[in-house]
Amino acid sequence: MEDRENYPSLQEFTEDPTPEGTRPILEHSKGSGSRELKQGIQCLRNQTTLLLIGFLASICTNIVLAVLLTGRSTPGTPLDSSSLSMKVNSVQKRYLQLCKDYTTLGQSCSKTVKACQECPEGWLQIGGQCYFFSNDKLDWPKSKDSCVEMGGHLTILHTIEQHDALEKEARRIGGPDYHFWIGLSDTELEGDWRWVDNTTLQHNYWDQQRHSEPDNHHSGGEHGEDCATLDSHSKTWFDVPCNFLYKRICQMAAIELN
Ligand SMILES: [Ca+2]
Ligand SMILES: [Ca+2]
Repeated sequence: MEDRENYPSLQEFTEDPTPEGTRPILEHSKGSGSRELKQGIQCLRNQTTLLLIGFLASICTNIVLAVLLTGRSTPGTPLDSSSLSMKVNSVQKRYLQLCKDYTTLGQSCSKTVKACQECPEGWLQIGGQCYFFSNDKLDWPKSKDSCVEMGGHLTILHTIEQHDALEKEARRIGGPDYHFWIGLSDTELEGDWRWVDNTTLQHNYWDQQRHSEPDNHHSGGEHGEDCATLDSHSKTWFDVPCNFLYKRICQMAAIELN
């Protein structure tokens, strides 16, 4: 921000209005002071470009993730998998190029620049995936929508490594609210548990030692229990009514920078 404010004032200093137009004063100056000033101007221009590229890189990240995870170019227009793959590859390449340009420009100005990240700020990277642990609580449908709005989806846990890593992080965060929504429900057909990408369960971690989960208990209402939470204390899953309020874990694929 500071660079943008300084740049116009430096331009005013280096230009002299004449009847023929603006004439640079520095053309008539000689010596090392002039060269240093010109180098400074060039560097400031580079830094302005740097800020612009950083901004574009940020936008690009969101586009990549939105395209990758929502699977639609415009609302209501589904893409086939090959078109989607091409779009993702194209935007990822542009993102990587912007990251490279951003870093190079930063080095040319001896500026410390923020390194491009494979996950958005505030998301935890585990392997090739990024995870977001919310602080606020929503019901399951709103949690699902919230993750999509952030460019991700409610987390899908196909492996025990993912399950262990997430419950470990959930316990590290601590606090009295240790249940988190995950992207698992049987809302379509009772007992047919599906992840939000419609895949079926590969492994399950239902609490079956202390309880007989999933039990579709009707204490929460006539619809029973159709949505799943991760209980970070017992390291197991519970089915609970979908209108209960819990924190959530969102997930998105990391962007490989190498
Ligand atoms: Ca159920
Ligand atoms: Ca239950």
